[in-house]
Amino acid sequence: MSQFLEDVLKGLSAKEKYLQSKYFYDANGDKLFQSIMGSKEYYPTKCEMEIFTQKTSELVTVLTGQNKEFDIVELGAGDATKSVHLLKGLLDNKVTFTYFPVDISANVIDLLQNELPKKLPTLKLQGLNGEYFKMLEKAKTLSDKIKVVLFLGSNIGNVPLEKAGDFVTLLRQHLKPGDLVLIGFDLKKDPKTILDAYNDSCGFTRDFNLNLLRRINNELQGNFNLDNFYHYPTYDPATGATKSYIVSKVEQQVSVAENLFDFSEGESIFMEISQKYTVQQTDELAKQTGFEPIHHFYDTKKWFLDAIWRC
Ligand code: AVJ
Repeated sequence: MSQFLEDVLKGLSAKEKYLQSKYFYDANGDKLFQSIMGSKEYYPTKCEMEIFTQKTSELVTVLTGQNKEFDIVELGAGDATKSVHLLKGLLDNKVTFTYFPVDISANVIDLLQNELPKKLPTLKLQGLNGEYFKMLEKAKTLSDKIKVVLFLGSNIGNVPLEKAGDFVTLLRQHLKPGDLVLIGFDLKKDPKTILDAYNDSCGFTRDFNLNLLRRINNELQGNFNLDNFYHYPTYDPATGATKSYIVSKVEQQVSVAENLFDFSEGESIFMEISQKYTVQQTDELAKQTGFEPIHHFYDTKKWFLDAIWRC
């Protein structure tokens, strides 16, 4: 049985049904996420882009403060549209480094290997296709230089608050003293602004969530009727948890690879968490896991934080 099928059956059999957001990203999901990033409501990408384009030289200064030679390992590199500004800034400043973009999608890595050299011909580049920590270990076998790990886009938000410490501890265990991390956090702000970002008026986020049901239909012989479900995003300003659910409009039965699942009217499937942080929470997260927060980079609205942590 594929891991995907196993995870879907487990999630739909749970008392409170859930699916894992890492499965959003098939080819159609990738496209919908691009549309989300381009929507007027989804601000995180624009805020972080502002940091990378407007604060490039400050980023270079802080990252090269202790070492003029290192490797950059980007976890979940995607199309590297933000990091490319930093890479260019480092090259312009004659910093010696190799860029190791890591991504779970082979497609993404192929694309980067083809496209990045066109933009940055002098870049030393080695794409790594696979899981974050396995590929971080791989990068360590390829070079023993100090590592600067990029974990951008508030991807950390997909880890629930109570598990973020475990995740960051694991990251710390793969690094050694002197290594740096550049990590993006979406900050708490007006709850309406946050909720709108997960409920864009064009319906890209709705389609992005429903697309996982379509993916299950296509790849796991499911028979979800997408018209019988709706997208229900929530934001709790007290905890900073943004959660997306898909809700069943009617009482219905759905089959996936010949397994039957009953839905009552109004029953939900929990799809994704996007945790929002205060700056203080991010500093505490660093300190509790063996990192020292050494710099905070913000966009002008202070909606987004790129923090630099040192081991
Ligand atoms: C890619 C995980 C950072 O949680 O904001 C966007 C994914 N989901 N809209 C986020 C997402 C719905 C995004 N991350």
